[in-house]
Amino acid sequence: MIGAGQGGCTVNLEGKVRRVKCEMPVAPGDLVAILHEKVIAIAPRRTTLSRTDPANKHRQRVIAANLDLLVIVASIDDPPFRPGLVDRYLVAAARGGIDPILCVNKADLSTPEQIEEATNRFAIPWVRCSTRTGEGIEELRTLLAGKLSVLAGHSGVGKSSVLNALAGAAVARTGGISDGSKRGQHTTTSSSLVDLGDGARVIDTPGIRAFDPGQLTLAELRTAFPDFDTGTCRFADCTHRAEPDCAHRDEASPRYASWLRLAAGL
Ligand SMILES: Nc1nc2c(ncn2[C@@H]2O[C@H](COP(=O)(O)OP(=O)(O)O)[C@@H](O)[C@H]2O)c(=O)[nH]1
Ligand SMILES: [Mg+2]
Ligand SMILES: [Zn+2]
Repeated sequence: MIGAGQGGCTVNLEGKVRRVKCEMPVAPGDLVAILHEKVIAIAPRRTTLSRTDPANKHRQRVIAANLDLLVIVASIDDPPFRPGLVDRYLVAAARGGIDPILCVNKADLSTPEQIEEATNRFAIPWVRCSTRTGEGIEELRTLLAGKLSVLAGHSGVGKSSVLNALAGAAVARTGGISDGSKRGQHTTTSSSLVDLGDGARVIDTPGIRAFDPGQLTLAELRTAFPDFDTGTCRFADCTHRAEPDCAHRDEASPRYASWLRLAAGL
């Protein structure tokens, strides 16, 4: 499945893009069975990226399925870097069984030091890029080869622009920022899948301001924070909150603040 719409979806059927009827909750990346121009079954998903439905906190919505890689796109300025949002994506990746990488876009707007400072608190691979200068696009292309990836991140960080740069064509709509009132508007309204060749397939997600991975367990939180291991804490089951002799409690650290926010929901 490569794109959803009202009462139907777009599928790639032996290389041909077709619209078919669909009444099932499909997500981009799903493998579907079609009978008489209609989706009748969804194959079990290998991995999923889900978020809590903003309209109904008890429901999880699958954003994309069968992903190998979650590309968390962020910028340092315009919009400002949000470490807490990156953490929430890391939790969703750990829970969904997807490898995460961080793509710091709009590198043309910040210094290497600023980018270094923002990224070095995360224990995942990262690449700096700019769709203005072309920096990092080839490196990103290498990382995506042979994989189904999703571009996720705050609205306006340049996800659609990155996808267009990789495709070498305007395959995704991007948001202009010339009109002040339209800044950060949601220009990508639904997710869709683009084939870049080299076995690289990429899903662009709509810009979202909030991403809530929903209720999580301590084990899932630990997977997303490998640097917060309990090896140097007094207790092996330390949650790094009120325990004595905890090695990670640091009220001044934004990463610790992120841990506390996520741990509060345990
Ligand atoms: N300076 C700069 N602006 C960029 C870059 N990439 C994208 N933009 C701009 O950022 C705005 C949002 O881009 P868009 O791709 O729609 O972001 P999305 O909401 O994450 O899909 C647009 O005005 C782009 O032209 C970049 O590398 N550098
Ligand atoms: Mg977009
Ligand atoms: Zn601890």
